[in-house]
Amino acid sequence: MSTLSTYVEFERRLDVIEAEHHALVSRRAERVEGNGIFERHREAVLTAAHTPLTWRYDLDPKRNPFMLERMAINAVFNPGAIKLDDRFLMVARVEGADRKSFFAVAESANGVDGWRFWDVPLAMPETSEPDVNVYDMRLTAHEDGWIYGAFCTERKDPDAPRDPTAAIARAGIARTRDLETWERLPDLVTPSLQQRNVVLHPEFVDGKYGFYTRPQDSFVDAGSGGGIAWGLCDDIEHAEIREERIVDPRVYHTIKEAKNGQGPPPIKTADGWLHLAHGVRNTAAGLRYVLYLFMTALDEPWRVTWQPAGYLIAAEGDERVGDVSNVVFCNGWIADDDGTVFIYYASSDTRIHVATSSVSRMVDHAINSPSDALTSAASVAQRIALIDRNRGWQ
Ligand code: M1P
Repeated sequence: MSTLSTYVEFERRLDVIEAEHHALVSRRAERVEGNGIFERHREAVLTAAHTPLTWRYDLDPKRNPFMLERMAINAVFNPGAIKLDDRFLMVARVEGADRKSFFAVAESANGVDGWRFWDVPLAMPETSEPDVNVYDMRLTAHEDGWIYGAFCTERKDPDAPRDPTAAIARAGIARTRDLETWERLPDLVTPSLQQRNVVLHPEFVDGKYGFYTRPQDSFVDAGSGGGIAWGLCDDIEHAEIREERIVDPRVYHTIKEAKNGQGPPPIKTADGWLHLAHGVRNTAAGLRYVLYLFMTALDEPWRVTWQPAGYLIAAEGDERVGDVSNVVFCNGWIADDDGTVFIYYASSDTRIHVATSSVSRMVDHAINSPSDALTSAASVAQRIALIDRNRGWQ
């Protein structure tokens, strides 16, 4: 192929790819009527294909005459979220085809669609112990004035040199004022060697920083780790939790039997802190991740006050399929000034969706929907009681 005809191919492909990318990032997300507690939006709002072409292609026809993708992106999922100066912002987990995750900020004017990535992904500063992989950032606007990002930092397990799958997960901590410049702090130290799903509480408790943690025995299994825990630390610049107490335990034959984890930082409401978490159970087809709500007391954010039975969101339709199928995961939501709640959840470790609700509807659900009755007999009794009450209204 001559140089001239090769450039023709470059131009042709560039035109097609740019047009497809423009159409995708301009796509509106259609709201779907739901169960009253929340509404889904039909289209995923952020995917691998939303990432800028400059992150994936070399756009110089001399260096890349065939217009080949040089660095593919595999998935965009599990974002932290925050609203800053009227801008809705997600810090997404972007995973390259090389399996390395990194963080990238995407911005939208309305919180639902029109998401555009900032020009360059975030280059997270490191500690003296370099991260191998970083992911799942929870953003907390803390009352000390900083915005903190707590995320998982994964490194090879030094005690298992012959096992290339053995890893240690810890909680990395960084802080920023604007999501552009980040200061990395030392990783969180806890009694548990392995930690994921660590979330900083937005307010001081007894003058200390409060964290939701998730102690676990191994990289994947919660094992004897009993559930979502709570711990305090004095100094965020050298964060150490000496005592973790279980806040929301794993429970037999529930949606959180195998493991669970706090999602985004809780939302403060007049009735208590509103929490979103993921619960995991095992099935013949593998682990099933769903999202559930619970509330804790305003002055004791470790004390669960209400927890409706079952899940709030489970994977549905196309959401069910992806790199890790039958998973929904959420580590970012935004409560807007008018009470609207934007829930940014990922499906099957592959793409990001938005669901919308309101603080009042979620609190109503948390307080007034029945809690898990734990047995079939008790559950059917709850349902018959509902039917009986409805008879009175007919
Ligand atoms: O693959 C599902 C999720 O698995 C992990 O979550 P957990 O620690 O609760 O099992 C995380 O790797 C998360 O990123 C992932 O979405």
